[in-house]
Amino acid sequence: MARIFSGIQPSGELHIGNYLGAVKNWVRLQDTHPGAIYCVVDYHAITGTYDTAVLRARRWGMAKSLLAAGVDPSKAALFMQSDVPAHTELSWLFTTLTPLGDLERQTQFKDKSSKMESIPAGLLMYPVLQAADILLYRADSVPVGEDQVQHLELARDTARKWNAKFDQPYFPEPKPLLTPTRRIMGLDGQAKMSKSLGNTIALHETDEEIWAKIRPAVTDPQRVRKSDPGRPEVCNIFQLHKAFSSDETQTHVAQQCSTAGWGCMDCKKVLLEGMVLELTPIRRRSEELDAEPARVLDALADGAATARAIAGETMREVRGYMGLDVLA
Ligand code: AQP
Repeated sequence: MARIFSGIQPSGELHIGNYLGAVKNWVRLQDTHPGAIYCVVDYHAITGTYDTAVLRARRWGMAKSLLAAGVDPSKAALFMQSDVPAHTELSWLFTTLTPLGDLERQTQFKDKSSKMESIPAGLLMYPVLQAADILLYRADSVPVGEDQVQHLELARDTARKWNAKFDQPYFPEPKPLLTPTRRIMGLDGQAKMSKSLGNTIALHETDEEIWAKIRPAVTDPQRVRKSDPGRPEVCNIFQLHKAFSSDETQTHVAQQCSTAGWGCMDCKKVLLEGMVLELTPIRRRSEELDAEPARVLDALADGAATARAIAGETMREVRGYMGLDVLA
């Protein structure tokens, strides 16, 4: 049975890009893959500048939101990366195999570092830590959004290199598991929905807040007047219908749009209904967890214990294969 691992940064609120690109898949896969491992990667979240109080609140908020979104601690282990020190330990071992040029070529590194005056080495090493996160559990499948596929390629290279160097078929080469909604665009339709671009809809937002965001959101730019027929295939709002509306509604919306039967507002109102239907139970569970914080803390403690046991065994074997065990 394939082992599933995935992680998410506590760098802001869980948004519908994270949810549709990855977390919804986490929830689905925990039923088909017992022992799935899900991690709040707080060490990744400190590779840029940050405020400690804000980070503390976000670590808590992310764990709570994942449980509210449906991660079930009786089916999957959920924990904080910093509670399992083997992540950074394995990461160090992997830095000794990773060519610097491969790290410098990573698109996310180039994008983020180009805006920085002083580039922390941790930002460059980010994908090495990510490789360690995954390989520590010898996971072979990683549910992620499309933006993470390049990072995963580095984890695959790392597994290949380590296996070749130490002559052991020990680490699987992890493959991405993508959803049909692998890349959700921001509401301007210009760039990926992303916390750092501030173009997100967070899972906890109220119906009114969601409406205030989708009402002015960009649609098909060629549809200037209501009487112009629209092109659902290029419209960002229709992409969201694909995630939140039933097949029947999608067909109806596409037909109304392409024949100019509906204006964009009519279409957005139907989208809002679909979003409210899916997001309201998540919001409700989140409020319940606010009232019972021990449920979040217990889930994280249990998850960390499970993760430490698996990670400890991997490190013992890896140290052995690398000549870091007994003193001869
Ligand atoms: N827009 C998106 N569409 C589909 N999937 C997405 N993911 C993120 N944005 C989208 C997926 O969500 C998971 C967790 O991502 P993360 O927060 O750990 O890192 P990220 O990709 O860097 O998220 P952001 O919002 O874009 O944060 P910033 O702006 O801080 O970099 C991953 O599986 C990711 O693919």
